[in-house]
Amino acid sequence: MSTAPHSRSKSLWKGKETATETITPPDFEDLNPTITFRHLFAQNLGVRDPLRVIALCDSDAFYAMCEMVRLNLTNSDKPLVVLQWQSLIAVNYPARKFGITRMMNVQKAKELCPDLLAVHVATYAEGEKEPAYRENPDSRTHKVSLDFYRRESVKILQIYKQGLPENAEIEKASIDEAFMDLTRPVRQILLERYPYLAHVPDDAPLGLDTPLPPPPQVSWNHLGTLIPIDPSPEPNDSKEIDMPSTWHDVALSIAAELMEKVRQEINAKLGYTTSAGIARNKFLAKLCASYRKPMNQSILRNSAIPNYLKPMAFQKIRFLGGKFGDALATKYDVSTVGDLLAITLDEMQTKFGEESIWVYEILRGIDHSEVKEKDSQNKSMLASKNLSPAITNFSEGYQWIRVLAAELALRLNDARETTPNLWPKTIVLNARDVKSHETRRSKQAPWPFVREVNVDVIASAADKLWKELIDPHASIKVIGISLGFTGIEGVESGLKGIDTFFKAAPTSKRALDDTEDQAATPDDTDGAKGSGSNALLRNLSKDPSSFVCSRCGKRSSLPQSATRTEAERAAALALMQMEHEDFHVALDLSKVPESAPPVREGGRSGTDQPKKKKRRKESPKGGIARFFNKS
Ligand code: TTP
Ligand code: CA
Ligand code: CA
Repeated sequence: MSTAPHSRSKSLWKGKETATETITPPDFEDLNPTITFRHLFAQNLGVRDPLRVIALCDSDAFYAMCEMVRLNLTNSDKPLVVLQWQSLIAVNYPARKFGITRMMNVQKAKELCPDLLAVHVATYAEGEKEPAYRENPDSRTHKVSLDFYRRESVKILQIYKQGLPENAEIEKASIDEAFMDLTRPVRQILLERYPYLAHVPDDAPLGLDTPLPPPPQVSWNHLGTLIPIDPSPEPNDSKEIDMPSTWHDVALSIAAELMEKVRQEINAKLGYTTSAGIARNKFLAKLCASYRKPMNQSILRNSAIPNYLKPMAFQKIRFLGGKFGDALATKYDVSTVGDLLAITLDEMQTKFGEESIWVYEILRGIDHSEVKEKDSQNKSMLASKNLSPAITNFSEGYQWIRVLAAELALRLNDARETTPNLWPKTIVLNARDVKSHETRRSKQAPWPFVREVNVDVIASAADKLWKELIDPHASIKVIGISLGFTGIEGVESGLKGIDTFFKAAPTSKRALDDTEDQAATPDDTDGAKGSGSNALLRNLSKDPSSFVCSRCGKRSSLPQSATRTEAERAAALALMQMEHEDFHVALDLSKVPESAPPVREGGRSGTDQPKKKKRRKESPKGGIARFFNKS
């Protein structure tokens, strides 16, 4: 299959800066690698597997569809929007036909569609244990609750897990998205379907290193929308479909079958429609999932990558937008991915630091980030509220603490339905006080080992933190407050003395890790977040004397000489693993931008990191990281 010729011509170069002339490898050179029997039989090629296939599945108009499900409207085409105060946060597809968009004011939306059903997201008020649906809640007294959407999200994820082969790796990427690494199940199906691939033929000239025989022609019917290899001058479907297939195309088509089936199952069992992207890596899968929405899956063959990426406005690519995108656009006066291909790796690294190699690679459709199954439970939970008007009086804090405590109690107890022995290690209270010198402040305390976690217990612990955080006599203006649990772990009941490691646990500052509402991005999926400590307990049950870190892959073992009981060894190992995790958390914190994104109530709240005093590690040349501060 053709690879796009690399253009070194300066005519591409509209910019003020000129690229230094260095020889770089041709772009998109790796689109049709030779695949040998050795590749096919290898078990551990990981992210460099030439037959790697990844899918991203995203629910259509998610919160709006949750409300359609709740109101039993899944079979209707009633236009529906979800409101948070006066703004729309989700718009179903029938409503989109009227030109209604997210972030539009509800009055305007109703003008466009008088038949519109506008549902306000559920809210909590002080003193309530459960959120409730109300027509016109008041943001001064109520807090939004996304609990229903979280629960629906969990159900969807369960179907992905049950509906896909067991050896698929599934990573929840946001409240309505998950990545699936289908490489292993696809390979298994490939070998079953084409049994002649299972043995190196006797006359194969290079033995294991012999290239695979020519692949069969893939029939893409009913497998989804193919992104065209050549979109100009006019996409010609029959020509596209007749393009000779590669073995990677065969792998993509098997992945598409699996995805089609699981997506139909979600629709049949829960009523949600989804859209998927299927490609060779996470970045491309995510990008092409929105190629044609809703209720569709798009397939990006390797051969279609160059023409798909090149005309794309690079600032539309997550992480190439914002400040960094602006800097690139201004420096070079360019706008598309194709324009940026003229920048050599050398030049990019000189200008933006060593780590900008990921930008160089992303522009060429390369992404080596892994799909990593995280725990079904987040390591942290966070409830937050933006305050308008601001709190100016110390005692007003207690009221909001109770509201947040109610949400946390509900969420923890919800999570305990699937993992009964779930315990937080720390409770953290965070306030944004625009009057104080340090605008973000946080206090934390070890969470006591209490049997029942309810609003009162949480609120009383948080009240103490509030007193430590805020001087009752000082003048304050608190515009946001959040309460969270961190270090949430499942405790195995059979593990004697497990509570000792709660007490012994190091109380290092941990970043709040409420990633579940955040969209997946090429680099936030790559290990900078919580590491899933339930792996700890899984590991323990397998091998009582060592564990493998899910972040760095390193195995650590207890000394052979340890003549302890089973339970003692397990506890010692748990402690060792927690210390190891703390090391990663410290490392993560050193990478977190100085100023964390603001807490957003409800909706897609970002991660909310307690303010960190440590300085970020800068790359020698200033680095790309500076563009991700305070955007
Ligand atoms: P998205 O997947 O971005 O959007 P969507 O599911 O509503 O629509 P699409 O069919 O285009 O995927 O977000 C998932 C949910 O997250 C969305 O239903 C509501 C919530 N959300 C917010 O609350 N605020 C936001 O700014 C965004 C982007 C999403
Ligand atoms: Ca969605
Ligand atoms: Ca989404």
